[in-house]
Amino acid sequence: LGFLGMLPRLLDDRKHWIDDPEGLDERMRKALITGISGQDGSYLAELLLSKGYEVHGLVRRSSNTVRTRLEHLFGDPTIYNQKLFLHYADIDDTTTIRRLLLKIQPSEVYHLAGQSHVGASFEIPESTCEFTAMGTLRLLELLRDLPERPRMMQISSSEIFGRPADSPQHESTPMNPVSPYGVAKAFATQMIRVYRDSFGFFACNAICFNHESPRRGESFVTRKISLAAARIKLGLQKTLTLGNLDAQRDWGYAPEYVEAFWKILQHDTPDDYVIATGKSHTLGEFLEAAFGAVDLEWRDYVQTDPRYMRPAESHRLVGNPNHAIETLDWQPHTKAPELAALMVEHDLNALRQHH
Ligand code: GDR
Repeated sequence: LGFLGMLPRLLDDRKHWIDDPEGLDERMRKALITGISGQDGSYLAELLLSKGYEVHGLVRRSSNTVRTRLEHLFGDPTIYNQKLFLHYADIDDTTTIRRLLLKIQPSEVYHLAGQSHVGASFEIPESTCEFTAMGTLRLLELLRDLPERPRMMQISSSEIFGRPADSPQHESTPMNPVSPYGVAKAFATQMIRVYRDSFGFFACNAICFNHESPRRGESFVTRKISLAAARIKLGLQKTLTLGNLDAQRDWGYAPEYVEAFWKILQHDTPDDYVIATGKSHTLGEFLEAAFGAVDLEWRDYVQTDPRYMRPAESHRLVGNPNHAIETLDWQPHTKAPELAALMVEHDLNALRQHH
């Protein structure tokens, strides 16, 4: 009887998402972005503002990137505190997030917050799992209690594949993570599926391969390289020290990836999508393009140090984005060599202005 008694409640739980976000015109569309001060959060905020959304962002009290990536939006009095609102809440602060969800009543939730550095996750596995794995579960539980559930997506990662059985990897490639970060993302990804299948959530995974931009954090390899190439060109740095030079990745352009996030939540049904370019490049190829953009030969400057090596590495990650291309009418346009050049050009211009 216990289970049967629960059945109507379980069935009731199904299909409680907000139908037809396209039809929300009379009611303003409201989005909540966790991790709004990150690379993707800042691009997504711009995209949603350009589409007429009211955008709410959660920021960590201690986040020091809020100012840098969102500064241009703060400066505009027609945007900040008019259409864009920031709220302080750490991702484990469930009472505050519950209060915000009830107050804002977002129609869409974009869950981007988490500890995102794979290398660092070997040093801080517990907090990585706390924020990235449990953070997602807590958010799902908070959404479960809402009378009208927003559609939600979680940014998943190619790190869930680790050492993959298939190449290129697609939505059904088995998970085989090799880092604490990958394990945390695998948990979050599967939990999204469980809430979708069991409780009828409109919950989706964007399984993102590496995506970069001039707003990328400086400890990720592409930005470390673009900054170094620019600084070496200007005589501000002599060498660049990296870890595993055999790395191969599928590098895309972040502003294009956040378009996919939005499209995922506009589709009729919730699903998971690999977001990738479909092309794999070696770190050497990225270095060649980045240093080549300022007429330098990377081999003259790059050295390696075991300090930047990881105890285990994901291998030959390359995504198959066909499901997103066909279903969402989405396209990755910028490929790695072009991406490297645009990042170096940005860093060069920024450094020239400051020196
Ligand atoms: P990744 O990105 O781990 O793929 O995760 P990162 O740029 O950190 O590393 C890419 C590859 O380059 C190798 N590498 C180095 N990496 C860093 N950071 N610093 C170095 O000096 C260096 N030298 C070589 C790495 O070993 C690795 O093989 C990113 C993150 O954004 C995740 O959050 C996201 O989920 C995945 O991309 C998709």
